[in-house]
Amino acid sequence: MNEHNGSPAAEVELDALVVGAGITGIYQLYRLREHGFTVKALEAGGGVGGTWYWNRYPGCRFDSESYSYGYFFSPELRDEWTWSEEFAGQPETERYLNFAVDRLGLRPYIEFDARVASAEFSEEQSRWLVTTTAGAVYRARFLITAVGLLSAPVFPAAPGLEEYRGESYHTALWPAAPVDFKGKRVAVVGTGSSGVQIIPFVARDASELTVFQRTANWCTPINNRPISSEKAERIRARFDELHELCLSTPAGFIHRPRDLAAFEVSDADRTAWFQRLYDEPGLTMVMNNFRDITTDAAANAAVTDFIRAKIRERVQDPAVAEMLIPDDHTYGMKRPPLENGYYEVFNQDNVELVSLREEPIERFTPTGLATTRREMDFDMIVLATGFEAATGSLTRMDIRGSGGRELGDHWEAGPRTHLGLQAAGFPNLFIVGGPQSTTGNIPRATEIQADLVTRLLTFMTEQGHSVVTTSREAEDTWIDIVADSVRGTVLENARSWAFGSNIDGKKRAYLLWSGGIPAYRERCEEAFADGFRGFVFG
Ligand code: NA7
Repeated sequence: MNEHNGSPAAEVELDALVVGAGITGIYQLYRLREHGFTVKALEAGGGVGGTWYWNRYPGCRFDSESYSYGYFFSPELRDEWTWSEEFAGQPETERYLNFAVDRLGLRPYIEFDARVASAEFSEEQSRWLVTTTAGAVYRARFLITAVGLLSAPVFPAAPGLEEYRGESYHTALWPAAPVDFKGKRVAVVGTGSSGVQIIPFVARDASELTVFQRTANWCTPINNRPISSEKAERIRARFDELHELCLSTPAGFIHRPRDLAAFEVSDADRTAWFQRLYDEPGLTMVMNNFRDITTDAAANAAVTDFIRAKIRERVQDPAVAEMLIPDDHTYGMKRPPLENGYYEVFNQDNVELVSLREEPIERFTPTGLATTRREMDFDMIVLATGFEAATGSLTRMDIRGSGGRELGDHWEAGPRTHLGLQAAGFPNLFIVGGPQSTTGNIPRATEIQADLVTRLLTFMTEQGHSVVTTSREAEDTWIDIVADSVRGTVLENARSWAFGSNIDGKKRAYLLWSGGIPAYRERCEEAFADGFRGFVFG
């Protein structure tokens, strides 16, 4: 094997090529190198971090506890890195991932500014031929994508954005140079997690802020706080235990649902519990609540009513409060944004909330935008309009399997995978952190997959198998299991990116897995123990 010599024109031969050097790709790269494979990672960005490289807008931060998000496998990282806050901001997470890459000696194996232009499987050579937009060519036995669940940005379909002459930014493509909102008339479009995080920063400095909301969300306080040195030491001492805890909870967080159902306690106790969670850091309202808040309609209504009352309490103008209360979904149907002073922003004189349900954006103009009712001028337009989740980052790459079939065509009616790991007709392609695989606290979900891929590749090498793929039957089985995982929960009817509903014309299909991390792991282990059921070796 010869590894890349640095010249973009050279054709590089590898055992495996990892696409993406975010938290998942870095780990996959580490594991494969540890097992003796020649491997490189291609990273579209100029640095490591993925989500934490691109989303550098003010206010961007975790909703997972920092130490539950970081790597657990390395004693060096455990001993030498200390998180400063319960929920680290983007700059700290980007620093952490850079620290990890350097400490683990991985930087020489990552090509930066290397965006995949096409990836094609050659049946004659049993190799993936991968070309970057800069013209570099790689040949690898295995192609492993670690491109993130939320990394293909979506822009509003309304025409004219390219003619807008003011400053404009998408939160997921935020520039490294500071952006100054001071004294400017700023529009923010989108009120998902990114919008909810950036809006208080814009409101603080802008002369006028207009928030364009298509769908309101149920937001609860993040209650972020510094991690004391005593707590940092306790975390270090309990490191392995915390890892096991995360892997044993449904969503990979340190929190688990209560054993109690919401109506097994008195009304007063139920409200007191909701209040306690409202005052606690993080996603406890959804993770540490009564066990039935997403499965029982009355329990779900109780928690939804509690948060509705909080919004009414915090927003002074009752009409604005009503606009900020979701009317199309209840609490827990979507991953709820965490906020810090979000609702109070709407009590400021310089802030206006516009409902895009009442007046959709018709077009962007050279000086701002026009809704169906009026034209407005802005110095800056911030798009916090989200992502084509799960499939977008994969189908936007030109991935072609057997017979030149494109992954986007294979997934035309929705993603098809076996265990979220492979797609039929795409030999030796592995998807880590993609559709139909477990989500929640992302690194806890994807480390399981990266380990499975490493085991599979090691097994193949030992057995002398050159090719592995899966079958349509195995995909059909997994599609049914994935659909079952969400059936009967409040998520089932959500209009959210988890079903592709934020993309006009996209067929509705559940893109994630709702069975929880332990059940996902168990199913994969069962299949592996049963002679790698669903995988076909050649
Ligand atoms: P989200 O959660 O998808 O939010 C995007 C927001 O932008 C949401 O309010 C959308 O409304 C809105 N949106 C999307 N397209 C448009 C158009 N064309 N016009 C107006 N408004 C639009 O993405 P985020 O980046 O905030 O967060 C992603 C995840 O990161 C989040 O779920 C956390 O898990 C972490 P909609 O709701 O689609 O009606």
